Amino acid sequence: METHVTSRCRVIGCSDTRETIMSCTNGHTISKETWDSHNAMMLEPLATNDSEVFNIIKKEKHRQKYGLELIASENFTSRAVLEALGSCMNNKYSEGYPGLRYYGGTEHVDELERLCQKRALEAYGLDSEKWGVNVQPYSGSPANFAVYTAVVEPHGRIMGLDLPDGGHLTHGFMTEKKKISATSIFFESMPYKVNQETGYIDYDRLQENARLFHPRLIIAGTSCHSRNLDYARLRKIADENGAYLMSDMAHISGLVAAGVVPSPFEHSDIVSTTTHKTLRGCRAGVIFYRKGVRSVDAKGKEILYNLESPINQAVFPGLQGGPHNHAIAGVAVALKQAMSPEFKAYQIQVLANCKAMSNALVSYGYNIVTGGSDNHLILLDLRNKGSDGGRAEKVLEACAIACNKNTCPGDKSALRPSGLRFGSPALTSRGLVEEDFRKVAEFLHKGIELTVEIQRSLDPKAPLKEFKEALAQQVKFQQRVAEIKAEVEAFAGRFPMPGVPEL
Ligand code: DSN
Repeated sequence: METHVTSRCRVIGCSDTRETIMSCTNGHTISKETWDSHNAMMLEPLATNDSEVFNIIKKEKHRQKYGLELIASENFTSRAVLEALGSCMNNKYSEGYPGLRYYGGTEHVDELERLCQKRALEAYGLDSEKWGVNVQPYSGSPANFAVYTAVVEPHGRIMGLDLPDGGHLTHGFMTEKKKISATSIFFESMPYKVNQETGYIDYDRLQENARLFHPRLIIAGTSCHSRNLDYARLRKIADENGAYLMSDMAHISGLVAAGVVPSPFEHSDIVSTTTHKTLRGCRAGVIFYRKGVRSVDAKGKEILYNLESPINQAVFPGLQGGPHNHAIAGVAVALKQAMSPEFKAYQIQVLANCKAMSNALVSYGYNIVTGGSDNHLILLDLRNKGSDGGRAEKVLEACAIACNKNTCPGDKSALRPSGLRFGSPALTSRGLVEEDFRKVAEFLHKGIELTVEIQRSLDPKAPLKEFKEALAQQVKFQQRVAEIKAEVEAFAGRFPMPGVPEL
């Protein structure tokens, strides 16, 4: 609840300041001591002001520094980005767009947002006559929902890669029993799939189904797919149906900016992205949209895109309120870095590290879905080891290795996913190179071998709960975990962690 000191009603000239009543309103009084203390509180560092939160953050910092972050969507952002994020830009409301705001005092946030827009277009080599950009989405999910709101009518049709096949929740996920994502509640979604044998996207089947479903929008984007997308083919399928092609490049936007994987821009009408994955900024979202001529009809008349105004209006005032100006500041800094030669070197190393990790795991006898990777991630299929992602994830986590379980093509149940997803972006930001990633693969192998050993000690049908109990309670397994964890922490602790020094 807010306290407003609206008027000073009486001041007692008392020599004991604790007794001094400075203000009173609506029957509430404030002593001078409390007011002085309030002013001091506003200037106090976190460490002493809130040691409880400070200590939790310190523990998380320790986990990040001494653990191995292999979650493919995560990264370590730079000190400069975190400084912008933690700045006074957090304080400003500025509903609207540069030059057209609902509040005063927005001259500097206007300058910042325009700079961020300019950098976003430059980072992807886009002509401002042909492309516009909105940098206000709070993150990727709101960005995607804003696009659907703008260009697909309620209950209009959308096709995206199915979540269990490596797509994303917001691309329309639903099960036989339930519509899960709001995309499938407010729009009609039909998934496309990967080939269950090869793990590659089944474009033929998508084409066939699109001819029946007539989508208004097709989404080219993934959250667990290790191969480049065929944007030209997706464009062709969209054109056959008069559909928009929206690329959600969240996972690969840093790789695209560096020019080390194919760009979705040439073939897309709309491109959305988060800014904190391979792009290595703070958490936010961005939407790029085409401007100008969309097509020419049979009579030679130009049909123009109508995306700019619907998308901007869907973001604000349709779905969001005031933009997060501190996040826009962080994104602007990340985009400047994304245009540097150092960033290109980083992304080349991300790809090299991913290949090194993939090859090392293959040499230990593991199956990688699609047989390898064109990008920053791999999906390990544990079925040939008699194991699964849920159990291995738990053991690796206990050994200070963070990754996530994932369904593999052909999995019978999403409740027992067979795979583990690993990504190289975060550890590459800490300076690891191929040789280090081979060591990382060795740690993964040790953790998975331990997983298999624990499983063998149990009934083959033992539920995950029983597995977790054995892991946590059996001394011999805990000893092995402690040995691997000690090795992992000694290794990871050698590498610097980007960010602000203390937190
Ligand atoms: N949660 C992200 C991922 O892990 O891929 C997607 O939003």
